[in-house]
Amino acid sequence: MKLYFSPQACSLAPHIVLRELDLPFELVRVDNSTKKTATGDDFLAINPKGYVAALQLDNRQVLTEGPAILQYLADLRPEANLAPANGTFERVRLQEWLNFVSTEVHGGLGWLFNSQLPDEVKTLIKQKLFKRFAVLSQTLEQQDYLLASGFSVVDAYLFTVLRWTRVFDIDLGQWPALARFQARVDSRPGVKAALAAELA
Ligand SMILES: N[C@@H](CCC(=O)N[C@@H](CS)C(=O)NCC(=O)O)C(=O)O
Repeated sequence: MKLYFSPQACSLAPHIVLRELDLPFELVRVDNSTKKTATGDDFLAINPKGYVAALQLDNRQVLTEGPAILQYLADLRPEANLAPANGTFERVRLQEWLNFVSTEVHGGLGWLFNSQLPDEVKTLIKQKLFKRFAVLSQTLEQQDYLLASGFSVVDAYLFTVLRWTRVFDIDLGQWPALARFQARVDSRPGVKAALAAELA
């Protein structure tokens, strides 16, 4: 498998999961501004959507969209319990959280990277985001991870997107459960290895 990634982008989530699962993979860096890979290939020919993450399987199929990639990877090693089994209600609960993180948190924070957006709009986006942070915080005050059963792929995703708050001077200390969650996930060996590889 090949994971097309950009350092510290949302592709960090499947990267963490690949390492947590100890699966064999190759990392291919993408320059998001030129849409070229580190080896000079045209990334648009690999993923016409033009964004990371993209996972190329050994059969050459390319899978995109973080929540789909994360679940595909977890199902390769079900014994690692990074996703509840397909067909169970807990799996749907995971999908509920994946959709929440994707649309409400990733989507909101993603807009803040847009330098063309006026400050007033960014303020409105932040106000909405903070309501979503309160929802996450309520759950993470009760349990260590978004699923009561323990660390799962959605935690890798939430960790990845919450890391971006530092770019926008959002102090996660306002939601102590979120700050504790970030520290908890950050201490996992798979997370440390993924970050070290991306920052090298
Ligand atoms: N819907 C996609 C969004 C992926 C996405 O936003 N990727 C960003 C990095 S976090 C990107 O590569 N943006 C570059 C671009 O859109 O040109 C997913 O959930 O995987």
